[in-house]
Amino acid sequence: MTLAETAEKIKTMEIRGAGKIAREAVSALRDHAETIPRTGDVKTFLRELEYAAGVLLATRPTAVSLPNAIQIVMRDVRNAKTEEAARCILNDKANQFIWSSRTALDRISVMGANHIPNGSVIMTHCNSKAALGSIIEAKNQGKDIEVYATEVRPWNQGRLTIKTLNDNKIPTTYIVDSAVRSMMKDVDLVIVGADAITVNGAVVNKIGTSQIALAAHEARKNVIVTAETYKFAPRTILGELIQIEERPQNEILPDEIAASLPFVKVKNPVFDVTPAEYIDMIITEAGALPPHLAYTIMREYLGWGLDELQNQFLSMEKH
Ligand code: RI2
Repeated sequence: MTLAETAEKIKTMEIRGAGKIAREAVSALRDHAETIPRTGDVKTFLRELEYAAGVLLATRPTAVSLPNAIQIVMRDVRNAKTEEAARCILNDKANQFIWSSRTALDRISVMGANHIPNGSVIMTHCNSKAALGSIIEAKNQGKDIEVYATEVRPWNQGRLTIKTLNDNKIPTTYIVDSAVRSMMKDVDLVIVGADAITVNGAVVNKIGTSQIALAAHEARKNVIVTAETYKFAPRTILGELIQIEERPQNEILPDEIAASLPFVKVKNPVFDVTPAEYIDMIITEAGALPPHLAYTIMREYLGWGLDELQNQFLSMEKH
């Protein structure tokens, strides 16, 4: 698959899920480098590579895993002195990222499972590898669990979730998104993934997550977020907001119906923000933490992000 094809598949959601987007983007960048002709000039190579990274970055705006992954891989490549060194570093860093990202998922699954008591009824939303990994691991640990899975309009990612749960022989109840509050009384805890986590511990995830968290809070049920460290967004330290992706209206209302309703407009934001006070715990590969400790993850695991911010701040002072 070419880089342009990967980018298109991410944009059209054929490739989706915050972690998967990151892994696929990094592997597309690594493979694309092989198609860049060797000139012996590191600057030419880096220019081509930055352009390719830009194409991937422009696909979906919300999942911070994508820019973080590109940055993790590109950071040392940018400092390479020769084209060959740049190519080697890119290859190594990309493979390392893909490997660590999978290892992170395995660790989160085990830690997540340890937080699921035997006999639990879990509600999950959308289709998160990290959340499902924890649920499946709990089942593999011999726990007797049940899941409520939402439909996730308009893309119905819930169908992917119920297929995975069914394949793992986990008793599952499939509900429409608007049934979450009614069903919350039958649920013990909520487990969801994340597309981005801000410095104040707010979680950006599939639209509807904040309603579920609100209903869980009202019913005094725990909300657990499972997320790899590269889903934390260091730029939020500067007050930068996470851009919420809006997708086309015809994902909700067919064009011919919309055309017959000139006074009706459709809004289709695909993510929402759950404030930290509605989240009990964020489980990362580095451990389980309360949401207000998000900054420590940024400092320890995304330190480069902070260095970059500091440089920006210093250059701001000069003006
Ligand atoms: P993992 C997905 O976004 C969902 O919002 C899901 O909760 C999140 O990414 C994290 O998924 P989309 O690509 O990385 O379906 O845990 O819009 O798989």
